[in-house]
Amino acid sequence: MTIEKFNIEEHPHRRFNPLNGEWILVSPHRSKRPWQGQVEKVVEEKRPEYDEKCYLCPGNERIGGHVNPKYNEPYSFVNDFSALLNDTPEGAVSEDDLFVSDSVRGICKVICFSPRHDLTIPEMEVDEIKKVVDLWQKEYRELGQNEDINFVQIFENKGSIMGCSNPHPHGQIWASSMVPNEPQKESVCQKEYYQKHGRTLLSNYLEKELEKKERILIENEHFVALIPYWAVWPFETMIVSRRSLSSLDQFSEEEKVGLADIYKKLTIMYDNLFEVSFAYSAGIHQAPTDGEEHPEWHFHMHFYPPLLRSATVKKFMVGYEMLASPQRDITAEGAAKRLRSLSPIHYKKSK
Ligand code: H2U
Ligand code: ZN
Repeated sequence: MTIEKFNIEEHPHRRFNPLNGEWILVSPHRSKRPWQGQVEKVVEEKRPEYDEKCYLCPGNERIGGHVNPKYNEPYSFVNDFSALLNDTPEGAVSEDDLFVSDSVRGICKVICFSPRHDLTIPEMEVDEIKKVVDLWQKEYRELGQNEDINFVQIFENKGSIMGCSNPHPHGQIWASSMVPNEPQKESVCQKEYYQKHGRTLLSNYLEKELEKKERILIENEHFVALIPYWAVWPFETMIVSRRSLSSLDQFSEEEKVGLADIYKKLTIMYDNLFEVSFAYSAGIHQAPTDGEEHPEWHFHMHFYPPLLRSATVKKFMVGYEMLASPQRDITAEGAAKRLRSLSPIHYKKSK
């Protein structure tokens, strides 16, 4: 038997995610397999600026009968099919510790990012995206002030392969009385880290990533976009604030412009990867709105895109992932190198 030295670029290993306390399996040797499949392009339909059949376009009627105003800035409304309701009676049913349930209250909203049916974030101007960030901040504050609301989840599903029902640029907010699973795991890990080190986990992490540089994608004055060391999805990324801001509530005007700027640049990078409007689920993780101070919480935004090899070949989270642990072939460093090599100009504009 030859005794070879462990090499993270070649040998199977697992990486720890300190934000949620879980492990992921990395199998870099597998991504050395040559790919002989097609790298097909998809022909994207050109959408009109206004679509009379779209329930998110200004002036149109929604399914519940409400009519959208003729909005010309980002616009939010209460979801007509809300998963959470604000008048649910309080209560819990726990026969014993095997059948446990708890009532949940909440408010669900939809945010139209732009009146234009044909745009997406990477195609919008920074000052228009800044208005989306303004609205996120307003919603976080207003919803969070409600006594019943302890967590505000802002997110975006983009692309039909992510289950997005309408190409009109939009996102959602689900605000709830409970802190849901994912932010709850991050809450526990960040609190533990903060108590031990007196600094947020992501301040220390970002500092080290900025020294190493190998997973950094984009930087501006206030934010950094990178592929986390523990990324699961092939091109998973994270936007992290340089300042340890615990929520949107603490953002200055310049920081809101900074977030808009990096959100645009990152999504241009994504669109340019396979020259397609890149699908993902993205969302903001920030402090719970439970009335407590949360110095341990460090604002960040996750992007989980499913595409792996081309505009149509996606990664499936099945088999081993469902039963054992998430796994990836292409390393976070390899994916970062690939994304960094792309033009900063949107492919639709460079033709
Ligand atoms: P997604 O495309 O990410 O599924 O978001 C669309 C949301 O819009 C969805 O949650 C809501 C759906 O409930 N909706 C309305 O509130 N009113 C409508 O008329 C149609 C869809
Ligand atoms: Zn529309």
